[in-house]
Order: sequence, then structure tokens, then C-alpha cells
Amino acid sequence: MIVRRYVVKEMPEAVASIRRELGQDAVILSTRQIRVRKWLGLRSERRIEVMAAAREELAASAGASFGQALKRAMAEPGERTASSLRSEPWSQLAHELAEIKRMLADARAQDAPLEEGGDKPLQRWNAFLQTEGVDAVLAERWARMALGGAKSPGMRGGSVEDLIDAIEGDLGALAQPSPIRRDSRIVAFVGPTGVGKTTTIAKIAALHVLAGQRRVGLLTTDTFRIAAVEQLKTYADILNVPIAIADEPEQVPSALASLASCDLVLVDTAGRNFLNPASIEQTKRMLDPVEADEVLLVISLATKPADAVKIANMAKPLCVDKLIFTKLDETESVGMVPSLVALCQRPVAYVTTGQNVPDDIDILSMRDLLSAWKEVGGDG
Ligand SMILES: Nc1nc2c(ncn2[C@@H]2O[C@H](COP(=O)(O)OP(=O)(O)O)[C@@H](O)[C@H]2O)c(=O)[nH]1
Ligand SMILES: [Mg+2]
Repeated sequence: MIVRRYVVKEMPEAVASIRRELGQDAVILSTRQIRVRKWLGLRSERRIEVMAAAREELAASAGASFGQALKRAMAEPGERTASSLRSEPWSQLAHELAEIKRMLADARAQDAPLEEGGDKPLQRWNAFLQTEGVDAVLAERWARMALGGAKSPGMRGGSVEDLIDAIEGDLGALAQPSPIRRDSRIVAFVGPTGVGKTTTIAKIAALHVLAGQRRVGLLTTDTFRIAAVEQLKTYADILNVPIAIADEPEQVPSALASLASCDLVLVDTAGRNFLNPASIEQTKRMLDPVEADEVLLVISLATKPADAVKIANMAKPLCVDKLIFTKLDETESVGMVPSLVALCQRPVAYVTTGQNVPDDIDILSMRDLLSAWKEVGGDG
């Protein structure tokens, strides 16, 4: 008896393969929803497992027609066996069912997690974290902590929840979001070109204007490109807030003086190549006279994790207080966030999630952010 197993996303995919491989009259024996593991066994995705047999192998009256079986399968994907193979001699039927069961068991074994024991769970968490963008040393540390503190050690050596607990515990207070303080008056935004500094400033300015509690002013030292000044001016016009411009460090004090009536001044800086020490030096020259109460380093989540680490290291002379992560909408890997928080020992102020001003900005705890992993680590 030819019985084949198909694992597909959608039924029509299986139907096409079954027809092609087992003929037009093939019979669907069973369908059920399964989860297949990806990413070294840590991600799992829903699939439909379809067992099908070539029709000529069955007795003439056996089973539902392909079409009927398909309809049923679509209507209620669930575990089913070919209960309608009535005209087969019982012994033959029993034999075939045993064969199907064995094949299903084999197939499940292939999907099953790796055995416990040895360092496999450790390696798997470690690999998962690194794939998610966590620095290698931290990945190993957090994998060990997750296994050590696992509440459910039976499950592949800890669950995603254990991992998140471990990271949150390790970061302590740094795992809590840290938006701009109430008592900060001058807040500067630094970071590489194109990460979203100006857009993020516009979002934060808009939210404060909408809240109506603080008089917001904008200062830009980004006169490197005409378009950059225009961009911030446009936002200032829309929000009806004052804007000052400083071309040179010497102009900063007078520009700030023109914003004396504001109790929150958001300072935009030129996007520069943060991998170049000379660029950092230039940014620092502009930033020093600003005397910011808080300096926020803006990093795009679309950056390669290794580059983000370099950027964060290069930015040290700028005395960064907090991190902003932009473009969460452009990635599925959030491991860079706890990794940089740990490496810089600085909390996250905001996370931005798109181009819309002011909607696409969030104040997220590390737990909220990492909860995205629960999706991929499900044990279905
Ligand atoms: N997808 C996405 N795009 C963003 C986000 N924040 C900013 N951008 C876009 O990134 C580009 C550069 O933004 P800009 O604020 O000019 O960057 P700056 O050079 O750091 O000031 C613009 O097209 C923004 O609309 C975000 O959270 N998600
Ligand atoms: Mg800009």
C-alpha cells in the first residue's frame, strides 16, 4: 500500500502534490494540524500533515472519494484515520492501520525536540539568542541562566518564558523603560545617519504638544544638509513650536537662549558615520555646549547587530544616557535590544515602530519587547 505523508501550509498545496504523485483517485486518510520546528528547533510554525494513499491500492468501495475527503479535511482538519475502509478484510485493515500508525509515529519523531541531556538545550538557546542578534558572550550567559532557573525543565531544558525571566533578572532596573525624565529640559538625540532621529524627535515633540503639559522647542545642529533643517522646520510648523538653528558650536548658547521660554528642548544632531572616530568627535564638539540633561543614542533595529555594538562603543565619548531603538517594524529579531542594554548598561527610552508621526512610538519594557519570542518558541 502506498501511503505518503505531506506537510503543507495550506490544503491546496497538498492536493496538488497528492494528485501529481498518487494519481487523481488518491484518498486522503487523515489530516491534522502540527507544528514544525525551525531555527534549530526553537521556532515552530503551523502546518497541516496529510496522509494520503493511492486509490488503486484500496478496495473499490474503500474510503471517501478524493473530493469528499478533501472537503471534510478542509472543514475539520484534525486527527482522523481511514475509518471507512470497510470492505477490506479486517486483518488486512488492521495491518494497514498499524502501518499508518507507525509512519505517523516516525513522522512525529522527526518533528520532536532533540533529546534532553548533554549540552544540547544550552547550545540551542545559545544559537537562538545569537540568531536573534544577542552578542555571543551574553547569549551563552543568558542561555545558562535560563537553564539554571528553568521552572519547567522538562520542556527542552526550559521555556522561552524562562529565558525572558533570566534576561529580565540579569538586567535588573535596566529592563524597565526609561522615557525622558520630567525634570530634563534639554534632551539631545545622537546616532548614525538615517536611523530616524529627526522622525523620532517629531514624534516625541508631537506627543508632548498633544499632552499640553510642557512647552516644547526644537534645536537643530544638523545643518549639514539643507533638507535636514527643512525637515525639522516642517515639523515645527505643523506642531506650532519654536525652532532654533545652530551651525557651529559657538552659536549653540544663543540658539538655546532663543528657546528660553520652552521647558523641553529636543536637540537634533547631524547624522554621521558613527563608525568613524572623526565623526564622533564632530558630534561631540556640537553637543558639548548644548549641556544636555539627557543624551539619547538612536539605533535602528535594521542595523547589523555587530555594527550596532560598534556604534554603541564608538558613541561612548558622547556620554549617552539612554537608548532609542527605531524600525522595530522592519525586523523580527529583537535580541539586539537586551544585548545593547547590557553592553552599554543603559536603559531603553523608546522603541519606534514605523514612519507615522506621532503614532509609531512606544514605551516598552524588556518583557513586553521580548514577548515576541513566545510566538516563535511555542511548544504546540
Ligand atoms: N520603518 C520605519 N522607518 C522609520 C522609523 N523611524 C524613522 N523612519 C524612516 O527612516 C528614514 C530616516 O529618518 P530620519 O528621521 O530622517 O533619520 P535621521 O537621519 O536619523 O534624522 C525616514 O524615511 C523615516 O521615515 C521607524 O520606526 N520605522
Ligand atoms: Mg535627521
